[in-house]
Amino acid sequence: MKLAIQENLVPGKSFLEKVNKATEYGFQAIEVWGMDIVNRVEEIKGALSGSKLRISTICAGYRGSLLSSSKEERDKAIKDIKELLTIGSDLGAVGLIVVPIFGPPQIPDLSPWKRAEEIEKELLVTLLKEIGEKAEEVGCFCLLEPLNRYETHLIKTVEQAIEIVKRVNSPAVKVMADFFHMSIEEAKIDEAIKKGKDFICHVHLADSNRLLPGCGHTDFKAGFSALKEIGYDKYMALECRIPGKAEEELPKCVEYLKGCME
Ligand code: LER
Ligand code: MN
Repeated sequence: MKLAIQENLVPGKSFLEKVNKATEYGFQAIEVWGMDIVNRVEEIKGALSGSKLRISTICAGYRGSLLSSSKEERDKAIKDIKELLTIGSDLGAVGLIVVPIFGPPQIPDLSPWKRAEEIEKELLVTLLKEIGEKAEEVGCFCLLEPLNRYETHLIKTVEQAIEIVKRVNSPAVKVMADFFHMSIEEAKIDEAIKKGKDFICHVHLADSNRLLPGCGHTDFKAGFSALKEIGYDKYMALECRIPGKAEEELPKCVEYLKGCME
């Protein structure tokens, strides 16, 4: 289990400054935003050369929407996701984070033939098979992220994401687990993680109130011990708000998280 942090949480005017700060605070990797990354590849590579910090993941950043009712929007999302997977591979990232859909369905309910959710899942499986081929070719995972009920209606639990991934049946389409969303949707975070063995390839860290771990009531020790049990050896990236000064709170948080891993 290695600690990472989203780039926007690290103080610094340039990516190089952020890389140096994240390393100083005790992180092993940084998660970058996908939006406009195509224009930042050289800057990112330059900042990483001579540093031991790695790129854990690319967080979204594609245009369009995979489950839109408009073919143009779906095609845009597929094209961008494929490009981001290629960039992810070039940067040595584990994967690209993909949220199947934000908010309510964008396609009509066709019941009694099929409900919107059934159609969405079938469409998602079809599109992920195509995306999975690209992900496999370039060697960068497509990481499905379940969100809580206030942000999506479709994939809300690790188990639901696994169900989709099993139907896709691609070695490059996997699942990620976000402690904030899990604290809302899962009955028990550690049990959800245990069911994710062989599927979970990335983790987001935030406490129950989406502040830094240690500021809420999530049991990180239990979650980390479940991750250890399933042999999880990839990154856990902070995605949260920081109450206070980042330069003081982030090193403290690294120590807190290390303590939860013991
Ligand atoms: C959104 O709540 C979230 O958790 C992000 O990781 C989605 O990209
Ligand atoms: Mn997340």
